Amino acid sequence: MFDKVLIANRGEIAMRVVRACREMGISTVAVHSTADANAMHVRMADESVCIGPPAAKDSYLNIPALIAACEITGANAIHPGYGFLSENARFAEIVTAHNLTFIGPTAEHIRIMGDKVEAKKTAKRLGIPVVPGSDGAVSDADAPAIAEAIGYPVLIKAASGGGGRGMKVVQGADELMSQLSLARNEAKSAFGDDTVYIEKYLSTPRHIEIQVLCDMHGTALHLGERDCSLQRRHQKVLEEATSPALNAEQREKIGAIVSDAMRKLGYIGVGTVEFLYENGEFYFIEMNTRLQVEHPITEMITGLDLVREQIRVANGTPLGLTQADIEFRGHAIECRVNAENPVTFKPSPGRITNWHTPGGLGVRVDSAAYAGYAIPPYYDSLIGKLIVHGRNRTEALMRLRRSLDEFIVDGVETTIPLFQRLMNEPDFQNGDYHIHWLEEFLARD
Ligand code: MV4
Repeated sequence: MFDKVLIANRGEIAMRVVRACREMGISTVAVHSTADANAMHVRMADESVCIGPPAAKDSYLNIPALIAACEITGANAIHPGYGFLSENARFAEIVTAHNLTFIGPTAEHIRIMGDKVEAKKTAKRLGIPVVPGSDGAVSDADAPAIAEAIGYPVLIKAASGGGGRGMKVVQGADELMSQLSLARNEAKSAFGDDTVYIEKYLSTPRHIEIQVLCDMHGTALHLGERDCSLQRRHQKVLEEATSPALNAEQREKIGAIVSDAMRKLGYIGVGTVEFLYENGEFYFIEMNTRLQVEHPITEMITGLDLVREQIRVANGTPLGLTQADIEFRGHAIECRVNAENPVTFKPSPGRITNWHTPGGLGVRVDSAAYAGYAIPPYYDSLIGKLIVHGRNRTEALMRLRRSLDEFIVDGVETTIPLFQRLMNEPDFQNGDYHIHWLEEFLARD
């Protein structure tokens, strides 16, 4: 097992990895920018290295500094967390080239899934249902016939996009070519790659993602789904496991398709296969080759520590589990508490003067915040994830409502009032929502 792991991240996810390492008897190295000298993850790690000035490009994305920090401290593995370099294939290669372990999948699989055209082709080849569309990149010449065959409205997507960037909805043939060239130009300037593809546009789908966990010995398990439909401008706001839209039979069916595909691929580590779900059908859109922000709700219903499993898998240890060992118990919901105005979503950095987190049975708060902590303006505005678990969705909702009322954050504005409003919304209470529902709800007031 690794003697020392360097966490190439900050905030709540750095705390999360330190926790797992500490429970496994693994020493931890925190890295921080000059702006994060007083951050909690620095205090909780066994040692820390300052890797640069506040800007992420000069610190948390500074590959030479991260490798040097490993050499200085003798760390023999790096956990990338999410965001930053977690899905950077070149980083994974550089780490491996320095005889360090990258705690994650192979650079090859990171690269394949980072290219949305390659990812979709790979998914289709592995037997995963995909959205009807062009079979790969689309040329201007072929676009009209392909769009006609799919049926309007269609969606033009950038191969190097993802997470909602570089998408254009086309309602009819008359605007196809102008939207196509607009999409290519925007993709070229945003990603340096003007490759685009076309898909059937699904108008009111849910966003349901399947968690996978695979070891180096051919075991590939699915850990059920997370419903991430409640989002605003491609930022997830609230996620839940299991999805209110799925029953056990559907869960097992799509889960088996995904775990079989991962086994055939030879995937290693944790991963998330993203689908749009509409009229009872699943349509693959993307795969994330990292641990996700919302992983705790899967942990709450399966009882598995996903970071611990990541580290064990990276160390070559067999999972020691079969699909039959995986049980989905109860219901979990996560609210992303951001330091933002709950109406305008304008970031609200500053010093937290009071910080009291809810507790009690089935309540978990993953955070690096504390009273007196000055939230820096350089990074994302997430200050904590409130995760609640109940024996069923009704109990989880009751517990969530109580926990939100108990959560005290003074000195900065937060999105807590937004969640308190959601608690009173019938559509939300009934789990009756899709990917556009939250933006429509917010536009109502
Ligand atoms: C789609 C779609 C509708 N039809 N693809 C947004 C980001 C990336 N994950 C893919 N996304 C979408 N792809 C087809 N064919 C709608 C979205 C989409 C979306 C997807 C998941 C969660 C939130 C979303 C918000 C807007 C659009």
